[in-house]
Amino acid sequence: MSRIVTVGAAQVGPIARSETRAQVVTRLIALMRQAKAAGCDIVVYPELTLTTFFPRWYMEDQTEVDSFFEREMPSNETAPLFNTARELGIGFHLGYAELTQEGGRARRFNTAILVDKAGAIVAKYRKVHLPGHAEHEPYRQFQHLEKRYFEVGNLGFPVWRAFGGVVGMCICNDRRWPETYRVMGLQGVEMVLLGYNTPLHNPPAPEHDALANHHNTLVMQSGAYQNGTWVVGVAKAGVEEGVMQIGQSQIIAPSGETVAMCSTLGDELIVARCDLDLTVSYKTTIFNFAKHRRPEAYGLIVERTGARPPD
Ligand code: ING
Repeated sequence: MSRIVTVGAAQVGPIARSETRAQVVTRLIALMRQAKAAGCDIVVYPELTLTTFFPRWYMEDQTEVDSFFEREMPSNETAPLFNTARELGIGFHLGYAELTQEGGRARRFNTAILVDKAGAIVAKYRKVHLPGHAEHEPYRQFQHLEKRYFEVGNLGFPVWRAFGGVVGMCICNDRRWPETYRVMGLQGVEMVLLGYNTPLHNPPAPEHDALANHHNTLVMQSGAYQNGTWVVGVAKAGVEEGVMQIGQSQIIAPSGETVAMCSTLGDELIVARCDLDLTVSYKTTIFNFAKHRRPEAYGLIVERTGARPPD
């Protein structure tokens, strides 16, 4: 049996600080129309897709910071994206900066949503692994202030029944942590959707720069194979406000094989027919968790007592 979901990974090139939401939405709709013409059921956009990657700048004026956030979704500016999706009958994944009122106070999250073919939001995820730092670090050519501008996500790593299978989401740095995939893998995830903004240069570890693309592919292929799931990773790519961000958006099968990859650093759609039943071959054999995984033997006590090297 086959459960085919045709997926479009819509890599987005640089977004200038001056670019309006309307201008960005126009670019996203062009990619959505390409995806529909290619027979896609869903189109996946990057992390923080609606603006430039603003955590690269140190800002103290909260009004200025909040200009990069969405107070409602959809909003007037993003409604055309939802309306076009409904008109075309295609779903989408969208990453954006969420400003909301919860528990009587303003909350700010690095968020992703899943929207179905009727244009309804069916799932929301808030980024857990926030990389970088919270205060200005002058040694850096550019900042990475996600710890300053966002709270740690408070929704965990859920999965949802959608598009004929079990779908999960994570965001950017989340993809580097095996726990991200495993928590969803333990819930039977069959397709993980994620966006990323990844600078080629990592100021704390420049020796890693030459391996940026290797590490990007490595972590997503590993997560896919070790949990028997598809992974769709989509970049905001190219030189954005002077910072080179890697591309190589890709669609990865449960085998760990990359079946499609972008070859530019601009707006580029790649498409793959993803058979969700390919996950069965891994989930029922090598990664049959019930049969082979042994959490009771892992000494998980270290999680509570703090893992440390032997004396
Ligand atoms: N970006 C980067 C990522 O994890 C980073 C942070 C940059 C990590 C360079 C390592 C090296 O892909 C986000 N937005 O998480």
